[in-house]
Amino acid sequence: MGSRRAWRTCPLCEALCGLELTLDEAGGITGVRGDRDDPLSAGFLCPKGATLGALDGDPDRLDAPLVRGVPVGWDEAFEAVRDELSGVIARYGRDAVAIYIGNPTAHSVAGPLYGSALIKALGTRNVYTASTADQMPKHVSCGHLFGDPLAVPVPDLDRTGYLLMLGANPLESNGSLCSAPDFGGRLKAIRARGGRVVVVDPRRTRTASLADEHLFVRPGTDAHLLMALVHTLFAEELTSIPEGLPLNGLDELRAIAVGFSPERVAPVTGVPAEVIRRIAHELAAAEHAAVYGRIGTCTQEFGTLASWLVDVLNILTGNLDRPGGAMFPRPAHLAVYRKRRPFTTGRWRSRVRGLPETMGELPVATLADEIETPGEGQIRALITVGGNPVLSAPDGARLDRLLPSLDLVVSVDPYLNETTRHAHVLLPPPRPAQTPHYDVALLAFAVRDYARYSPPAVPLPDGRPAETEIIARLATIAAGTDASTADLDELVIMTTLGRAVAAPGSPVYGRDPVELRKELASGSSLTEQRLDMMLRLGPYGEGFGADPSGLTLARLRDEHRHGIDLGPLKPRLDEVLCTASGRIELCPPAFAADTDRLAAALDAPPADLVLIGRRQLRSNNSWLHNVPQLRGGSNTCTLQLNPADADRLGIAEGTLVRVTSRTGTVEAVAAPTDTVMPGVVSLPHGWGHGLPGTRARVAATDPGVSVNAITDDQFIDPLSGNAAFNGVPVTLTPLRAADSPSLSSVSPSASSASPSSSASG
Ligand SMILES: Nc1nc2c(c(=O)[nH]1)N[C@H]1C(S)=C(S)[C@@H](COP(=O)(O)OP(=O)(O)OC[C@H]3O[C@@H](n4cnc5c(=O)[nH]c(N)nc54)[C@H](O)[C@@H]3O)O[C@H]1N2
Ligand SMILES: Nc1nc2c(c(=O)[nH]1)N[C@H]1C(S)=C(S)[C@@H](COP(=O)(O)OP(=O)(O)OC[C@H]3O[C@@H](n4cnc5c(=O)[nH]c(N)nc54)[C@H](O)[C@@H]3O)O[C@H]1N2
Ligand code: SF4
Ligand SMILES: [Mo]
Repeated sequence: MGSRRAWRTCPLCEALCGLELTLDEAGGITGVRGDRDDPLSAGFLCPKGATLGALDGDPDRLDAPLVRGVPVGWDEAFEAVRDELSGVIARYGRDAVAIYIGNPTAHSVAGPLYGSALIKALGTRNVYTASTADQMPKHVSCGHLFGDPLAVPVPDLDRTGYLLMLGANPLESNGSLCSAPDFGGRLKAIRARGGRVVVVDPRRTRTASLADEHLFVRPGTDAHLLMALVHTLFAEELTSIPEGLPLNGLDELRAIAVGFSPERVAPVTGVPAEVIRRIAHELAAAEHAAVYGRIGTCTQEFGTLASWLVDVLNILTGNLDRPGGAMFPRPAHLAVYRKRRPFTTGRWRSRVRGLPETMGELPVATLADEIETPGEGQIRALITVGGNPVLSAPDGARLDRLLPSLDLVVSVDPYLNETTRHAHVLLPPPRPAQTPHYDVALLAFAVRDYARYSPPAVPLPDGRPAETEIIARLATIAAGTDASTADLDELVIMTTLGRAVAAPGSPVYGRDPVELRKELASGSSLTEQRLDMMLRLGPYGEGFGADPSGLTLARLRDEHRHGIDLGPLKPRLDEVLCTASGRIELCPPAFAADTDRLAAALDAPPADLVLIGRRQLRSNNSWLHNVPQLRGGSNTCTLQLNPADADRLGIAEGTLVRVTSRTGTVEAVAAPTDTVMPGVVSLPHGWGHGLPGTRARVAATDPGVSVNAITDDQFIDPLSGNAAFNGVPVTLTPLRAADSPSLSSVSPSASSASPSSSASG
């Protein structure tokens, strides 16, 4: 038989690249190439995708469930969960069970299709996800502006003539909330067609180097900068709002912007007033312009305001929902009929700090409080799915100290890592080659309408549950019913069909759901049938006969195995807008109120040194450091700082430096560089490996330290509860010179990244 080929989407980041895999007889991945026939990625591939085989075949990946560290059969593992979970619920009630859902679940079929069933079945208010360490400010912003928190405009990269990009470094991250394989190539193309790219970042990143212009901005001051741009557009009559655009709040916004002139914000942001004014003119003059902000604008104390003002600028310059501007993708699996309803946050509040719920979840920045603080509703059990909050949450070191106090920790995760070493029951999902792929969550952010489904390249071994099955089983266990996972799928299918037939505007309006049910691809898994249903009901769908040439799962899988291009982004504000008023709410009262805080910050004395993060191309949050091919080079956990600050503090290249914040201390090797602006230091996140009880042998050889031992869980964006990782005040103390021994590897126990964990092992 020999080797064979298979095609799938890379599951590792938001770029959604198509991969061509070579597999050996045993189903191991022996080669990976970019899939040149993929219409979106056209053969593009980064070093992570290229080493998917090593990740897939990682010998440290778990094969069997562990109950208290002992490998057991799957039924036994689920029985252990059932026993212990029902005990916790019986003793303390449902709110005592928390769930944390991490980043890889946004890249899977299992997370989006089964995660909400698990949350619902748990019936707890203690729902946490990586979203409140990431993009929640954008959701809150879009929820208020457009009515739908998931209606996030993306820059129409391939047609824009001017891109103002803040807090994003797609040359390392490969893009986020903007799925665009070969992001760098697309940026170069903007310049090649005579357009302009401007990057705003406290570091001169690789992305900034590729741009026409880079502006250093002081961390956490983007909202000031953006408000000054708004100010200038109003003051100099540069706005061009399309006639008939349904808009509320223009006058309220104008009144607020008055207080933020370029001269007023320049000293705070570090961007000169005349530059701010010029950028406003350029934005207004460009035929097609898009403003795009990403994680640097979200994970900071003014995250929601900054996210809001990004789209305010798109609206005021007439670039929202217009080719070449900022547009709403139209994913093939999302039905377009929707109801108007007011978007709200704070429908409930966290028990200890009173932080508002957003999109049904609470801020991960308060997870530790809810575990630690006694009283009714205290968390006693935690389920993690594809997350590593010990390394990824603000003050994750505190979580690491608290997890051993829980009665039960259940983790769905392929690795024994810093978080899952605390799990009483660890349920490993199968490897990527054995997993189907469709980007339920991320296709909503692609720069072209596009869809791709990849069936598993390798069948699951007998008795091994898919991740969809694992999460569904946990949901049935949490519900405490005798229902099977098939019952759960059937319930979702019939509920969705029931809604579709009742929705005017749906292609199946008025039809019989039982008849429609019969049409879904029989013979394939229920998960595939659910995807089939979604595609058929979607905007490019076959509509259960309404458009015989439209999409079905079988057609996508069998006729378009490299993916299907559904065209450039199309104006569709009318489909998207679902505020209670039916108009864009340009100046939501909650945001207007928060601008008082923004104004107050104009007069606050700046901290001497603040911490920000950085992403590294050959890494992915906390979990790719175990791939040998990706290690080394610049992919190390160093402390970058400006040479002027280094000189002032007696720090040289290679000096071991103690970095101290309100919450803790870590030690890292200094790497002075003028790519970082004065007053700013940068440490990457996701490091701090090698702790006792973990199994990631490669990662442990050069473990680095966890920046989230010194980020602050009290430092948040109040409107979204999102963690403010950027702008954390720190002090530096040089410890040892460059050439002293043992500098090249800072051992985890020598650093204080996780003080308790070295003790607890
Ligand atoms: N290689 C790699 N790729 C990844 C990941 C990874 O860990 N490694 N993670 C994935 C995930 S989960 C996400 S969410 C995306 C994120 O994707 P991006 O948003 O592109 O993430 P970063 O590369 O961290 O870029 C953020 C930039 O913001 C800057 N910054 C920090 N503070 C501020 C500030 O206050 N204002 C401004 N304007 N800029 C600031 C930082 O210097 C940094 O250059 O990347 C994804 N892709
Ligand atoms: N200081 C600082 N902290 C940050 C950030 C920052 O920029 N600076 N970025 C934040 C951002 S944007 C994010 S998204 C979060 C990420 O936060 P998390 O999602 O908590 O962290 P990850 O490191 O992505 O952890 C992913 C986990 O999923 C597991 N995993 C991998 N594949 C699968 C799979 O197929 N199924 C399952 N069930 N599990 C799998 C991995 O083993 C790992 O344990 O971190 C945040 N933390
Ligand atoms: S850019 Fe992202 S999706 Fe593309 S190969 Fe790299 S990790 Fe995979
Ligand atoms: Mo993220």
